[in-house]
Amino acid sequence: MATQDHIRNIAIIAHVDHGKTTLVDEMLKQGGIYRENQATVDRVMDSGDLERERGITILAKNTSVHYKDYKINIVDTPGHADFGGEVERILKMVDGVILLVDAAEGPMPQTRFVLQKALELGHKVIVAVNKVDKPDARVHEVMDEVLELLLDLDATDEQFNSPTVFCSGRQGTASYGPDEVGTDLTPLFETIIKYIDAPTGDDEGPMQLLVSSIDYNEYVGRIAVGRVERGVIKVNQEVMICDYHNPDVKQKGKVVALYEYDGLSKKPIQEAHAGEIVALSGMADITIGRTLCAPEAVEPLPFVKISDPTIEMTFAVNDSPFAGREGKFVTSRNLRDRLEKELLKDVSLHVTEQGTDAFNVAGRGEMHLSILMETMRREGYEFSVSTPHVLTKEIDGKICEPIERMVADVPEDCMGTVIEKMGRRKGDLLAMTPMGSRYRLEFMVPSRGLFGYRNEFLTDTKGEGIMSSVLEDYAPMKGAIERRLTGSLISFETGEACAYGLGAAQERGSLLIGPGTEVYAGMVVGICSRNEDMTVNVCKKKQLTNMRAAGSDDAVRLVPPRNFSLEQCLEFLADDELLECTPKSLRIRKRELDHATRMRQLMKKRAAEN
Ligand SMILES: Nc1nc2c(ncn2[C@@H]2O[C@H](COP(=O)(O)OP(=O)(O)OP(=O)(O)O)[C@@H](O)[C@H]2O)c(=O)[nH]1
Ligand SMILES: [Mg+2]
Repeated sequence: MATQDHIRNIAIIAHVDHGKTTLVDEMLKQGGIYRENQATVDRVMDSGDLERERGITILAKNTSVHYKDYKINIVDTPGHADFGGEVERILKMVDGVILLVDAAEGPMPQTRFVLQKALELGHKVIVAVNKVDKPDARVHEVMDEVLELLLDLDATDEQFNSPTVFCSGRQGTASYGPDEVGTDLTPLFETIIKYIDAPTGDDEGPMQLLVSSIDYNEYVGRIAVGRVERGVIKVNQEVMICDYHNPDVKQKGKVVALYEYDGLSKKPIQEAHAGEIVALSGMADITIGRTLCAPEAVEPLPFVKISDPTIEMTFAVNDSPFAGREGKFVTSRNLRDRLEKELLKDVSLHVTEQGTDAFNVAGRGEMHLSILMETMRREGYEFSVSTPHVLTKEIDGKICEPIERMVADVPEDCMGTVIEKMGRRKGDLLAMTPMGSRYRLEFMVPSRGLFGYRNEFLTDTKGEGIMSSVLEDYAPMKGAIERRLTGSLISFETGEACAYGLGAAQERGSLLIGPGTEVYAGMVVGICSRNEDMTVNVCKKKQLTNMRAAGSDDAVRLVPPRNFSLEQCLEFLADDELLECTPKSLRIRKRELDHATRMRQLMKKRAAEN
């Protein structure tokens, strides 16, 4: 057994927005990665377009910093529950974690999830109470809450006595005590060096490396990232690619280039020893979960079982009258290739083919799938999607559905509304804890019940509420939940919407389009204020006469249309509707565009119900 005394491998885990990426920024700065005065951007690790735009981390990423003689390999992970699969699998690469907890918010649902995964792997934990600079920080209470959480998750004595540091990632300071003011991150670095074990591994044995993550580079193609479990990996080495969970996989490969992480870049190296985290290129179709072995000892390593997907949507070829106008890639073959490409790097995604033109895509939540849709739109794809629905499981002969633990922090005066709405969505209230002038409410609620709730929640709490949820368990189906209380306004004809027609339509509800928008028969152009669908003539122009009617004016006052984001469209979408996604537009449409056919279907359905 050899120990790599000068290396530490850690991951930073936390609930969404608790400051992981900001802290990594400061660690990079204080770890001497930048030249003096070099211009830097905030949250440099969030390098994807969508990541920067939304201010969230989507993919886990590696980096490293130097502190004294040590090299600390850091993995920054996403905090949003939908990307929990990313966190689960990269935890295999590291020996310990820094659990960040926001000093005001305290532990949240995803804190619990990621901590549990780290504890299961027996990782050492450093608790970092972060954002202590916040005026509403509750440092002492949050410390108690973390201990309670550790107790609740059956931490070992050693894990229960994890060291705690107090940080402000934004100011780049850390301290050992809750009431001390820090000057830099030294206490955090020291705790990492002292408390987290140096990686160990058999340096002499045959090489073995588990691929935990995939990176991509235009010039060299796919880059596999993982930790050398055993032996030494060298440039030009022949390897055997195998898979613990699929004995059929046996493929030869060659390490063309080998890199170590050095700050924000990858530095080419000739060889790496057991315990080191490396990136390597040369294997074109390598996927996450595969093991690279020395050819003389083919021993695949087991890969963490990734939690099952919870929701599914159908991605299909766009067959609306406007199909192919705005997208570059529109055929089912384009769609298939793109989804297959995604599967190689996203282990929590499942795709099954439905006939020739449609694919069922299953993921870990609405955000997981909507990020994929947004990425595809930007790449020039055009497709249609159906309403998301939850994936049930049969347990002991009963159909069970996913249940989420939902935590909401709300101002006191909005509490009643939130509790009432959650009740209607079949949520059970577990706890209600006062936190200053606010209350923390905890529910167990079917995932189904949360669809479309986020926007309503923001309205009900006047934008002041925070809510988040994470999959907890499966339980027998809880009965019907009303999804939407409003109908759709549907365009009667194909053409260009004009002010006069829209003016009449807006009497029936609120509009989703403005004048000049091209519409087709069967397209949804607004929200009906009643709980039923209604067709409207948005293209209708005012009859021109040569007489001017007294007192009437030609100018119609239009209320500005609601501009739905992709997520809002998905929340709004009814079961008999589809969302048409193109690089330029998002259009909601009826599955059945023909009015007469739709009416006949409705009659039949009503007759069957009575
Ligand atoms: N007051 C205060 N705000 C902070 C601190 N650290 C981060 N923030 C803010 O918190 C927000 C979220 O920060 P991020 O670093 O993106 O959080 P994250 O944990 O990486 O978020 P995800 O990757 O999406 O889970 C940003 O608006 C930061 O400016 C801190 O120490 N103090
Ligand atoms: Mg982040």
